[in-house]
Amino acid sequence: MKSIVSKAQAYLEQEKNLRNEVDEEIKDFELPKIVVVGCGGSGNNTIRRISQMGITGATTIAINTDKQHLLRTKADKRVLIGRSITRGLGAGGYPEIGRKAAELARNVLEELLSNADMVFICVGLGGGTGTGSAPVVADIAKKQGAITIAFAQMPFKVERARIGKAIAGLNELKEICDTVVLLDNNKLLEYYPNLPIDAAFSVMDQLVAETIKGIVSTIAEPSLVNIDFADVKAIMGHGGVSVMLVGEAKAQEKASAVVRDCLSHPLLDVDYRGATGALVHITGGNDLTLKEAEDIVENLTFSISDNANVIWGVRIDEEFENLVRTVAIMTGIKHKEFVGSCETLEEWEKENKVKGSTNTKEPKERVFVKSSAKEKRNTIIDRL
Ligand SMILES: Nc1nc2c(ncn2[C@@H]2O[C@H](COP(=O)(O)OP(=O)(O)OP(=O)(O)O)[C@@H](O)[C@H]2O)c(=O)[nH]1
Ligand SMILES: [Mg+2]
Repeated sequence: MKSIVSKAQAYLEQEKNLRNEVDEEIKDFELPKIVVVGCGGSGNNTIRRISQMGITGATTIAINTDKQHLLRTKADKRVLIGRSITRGLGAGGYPEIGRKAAELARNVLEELLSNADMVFICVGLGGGTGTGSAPVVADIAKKQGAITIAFAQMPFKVERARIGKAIAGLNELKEICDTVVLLDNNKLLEYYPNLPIDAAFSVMDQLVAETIKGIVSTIAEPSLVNIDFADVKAIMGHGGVSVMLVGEAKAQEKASAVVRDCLSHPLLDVDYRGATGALVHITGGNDLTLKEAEDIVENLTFSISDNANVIWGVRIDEEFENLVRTVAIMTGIKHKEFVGSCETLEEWEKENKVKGSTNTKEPKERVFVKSSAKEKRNTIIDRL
């Protein structure tokens, strides 16, 4: 008599064939509308990267006041905003111009985002177009009833005056968006000081692009352990300030290796101990075992709150033979733990004894403190 395991395997083979025969009507039924918007130069670069990689299940929109930059950006839809005030030449570092440009294009943006269920907004904070327009886009998306998630990159410390503008922009985004995934460009300087600036930026853009693509494919493509739109909504619908982790590992010991890779990624080195939610998505080949997948989730979420809402999914992709990739978003991070001592523009101005966000004085203290996450990470890595 066949063992239960071999019978189950035989059925699995039959089911694989069945999956390919899904009725077209069912396939198209109620797919959520997901839109990824890139605001300003940095946001456009992320969109260009996502478009190059190819994304199924989401449309991409690039918006900018800078015509030249927009022309270089590949997206499903490109929108030149504020042409009457900037003549297509950019917002020159003034967020108020970026905001006005977006407000003038509100009708067009409303139409593009109509009935959206989930909107991702990519922005490098500190400049004019992105910092000013991203909150307007977020506001439009929220009013359409969409879950609104921003991926915001904080500027380099040497960009000085831009830090104040970025904090102001970040606070606006925090007010409007359901989740703001924060990234720190300063880490590029710390870890890739000798890379040409374009190449360094492209590392950050790649990480953001892969994470968004990971979340979208989680929802849009069938998975073995499925995460559906409602699951993502449960975590990202009130995620607050969040961080992301990305890792990849090959061959032997891939479960512990991928966790180690996630936790030691130099650009994503932040303290997520207080996280109140986690969304973990694993992609692996047919060789990925249930135990390996569970170990990855267990080790990645080991240090977060006991009551945290943890949702995980697994997708099998034949091209991932002996390879496993993990993308995780940890939500509900305390802003202060992440951004250091300055939570508001007022605090930052007080600390630096300046008024207005156009100062050029260097902050007395690093705005981004190096987190103590490393120690904790080492503890987790030791466990592996
Ligand atoms: N990761 C990443 N960050 C970028 C990139 N380009 C710029 N930045 C960062 O994002 C901040 C804002 O820059 P931009 O996006 O070029 O500014 P903008 O929104 O186009 O604003 P204006 O040009 O003033 O209209 C900068 O201060 C940089 O710190 C990029 O390609 N990738
Ligand atoms: Mg620009």
